[in-house]
Amino acid sequence: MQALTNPSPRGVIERYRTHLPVTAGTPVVSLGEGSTPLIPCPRLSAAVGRGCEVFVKYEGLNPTCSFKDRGMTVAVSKAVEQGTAAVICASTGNTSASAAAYAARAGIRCAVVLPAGKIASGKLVQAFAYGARVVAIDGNFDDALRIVRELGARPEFAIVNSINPDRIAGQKSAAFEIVEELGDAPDLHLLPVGNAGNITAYWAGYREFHREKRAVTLPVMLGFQAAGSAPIYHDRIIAAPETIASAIRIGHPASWTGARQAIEQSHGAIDIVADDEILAAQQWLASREGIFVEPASAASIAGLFKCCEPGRAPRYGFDGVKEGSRIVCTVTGHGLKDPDAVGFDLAATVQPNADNVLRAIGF
Ligand code: AN7
Repeated sequence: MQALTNPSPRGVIERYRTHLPVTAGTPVVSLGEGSTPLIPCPRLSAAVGRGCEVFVKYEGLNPTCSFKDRGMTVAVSKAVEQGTAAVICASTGNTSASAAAYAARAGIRCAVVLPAGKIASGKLVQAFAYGARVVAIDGNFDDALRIVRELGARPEFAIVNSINPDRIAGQKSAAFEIVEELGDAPDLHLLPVGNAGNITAYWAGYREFHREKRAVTLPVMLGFQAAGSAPIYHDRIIAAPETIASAIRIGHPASWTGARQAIEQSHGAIDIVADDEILAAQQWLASREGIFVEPASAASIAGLFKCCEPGRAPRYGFDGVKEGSRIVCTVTGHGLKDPDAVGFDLAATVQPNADNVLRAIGF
């Protein structure tokens, strides 16, 4: 029998090696992340109208079901290259799931510091399954990140939050993929904002491909925070952020400056969406387009709906969705991450015959 080979190497580092801070000597710790589908969404396009074409970049299809894997492959590979014994992170859930998986893959230890009672169940299950040491604190994400910054100063730890530039470098790859698939940058790019690493990374990626003449245009960047956790929008630290979208329940984002630059340079905006708009958008996308995402991810869809409502388009340099725009919404995490966010009523149990079933389903 022939030895097993990998006919089509996948993974962010192999695909974009020349754009990343790696050398031939860097050990590649990969789970085949990236190359996620850019899904054309006809119903969403129709809802936006104005001849616009809307695509959803479905990051829930990464190995740990969120966009974090794009940065984690780079951060953990570099940590291994530098001989680090353990990675450490604070997290609202997805970073910890990703760090735990890539540390397991690398054979190094992983410690995660989480706000107690505020992590969606699917993400918590992942951290345990991948064998991380999990510590819950009686505090929020911002407290957890403060502790991790302190512990990360010790030589045995590498911090794999997005304050690690290797994370941002890896996450740029999503913008590269979009440009390659569309043949240029989109006109508008919408995404949820929490710690603001991802909006920083996308903007860096778009600018990089623009500089290299791989893209002719640059997109307008629109970031959406949950109304109860909107420090960048309000331009002040929020001491007690609240939102159903637990992934973006962050009051003091690490990449605040990066987000500001992205919106200023792209003539975009940071805006807010309410929790009920987020949940409505989540349900809309699942039931009308077949794309199930976690609440934080649906902030980009809720944001798109908001932009299309007369008089509700964000402030700053952005002046509404133009006729014929190509629009990309990043949906950052899979819906199964947070099953408790979806309310459902299982139909009442019926006696087992076809008539009863037909009546129960209302046909
Ligand atoms: C699904 O896991 O901060 O603005 O610790 O999980 O780059 O922070 C997660 C953030 C959006 C916001 N969507 O991205 C963490 C964490 C989902 C997320 C964001 C997160 P950033």
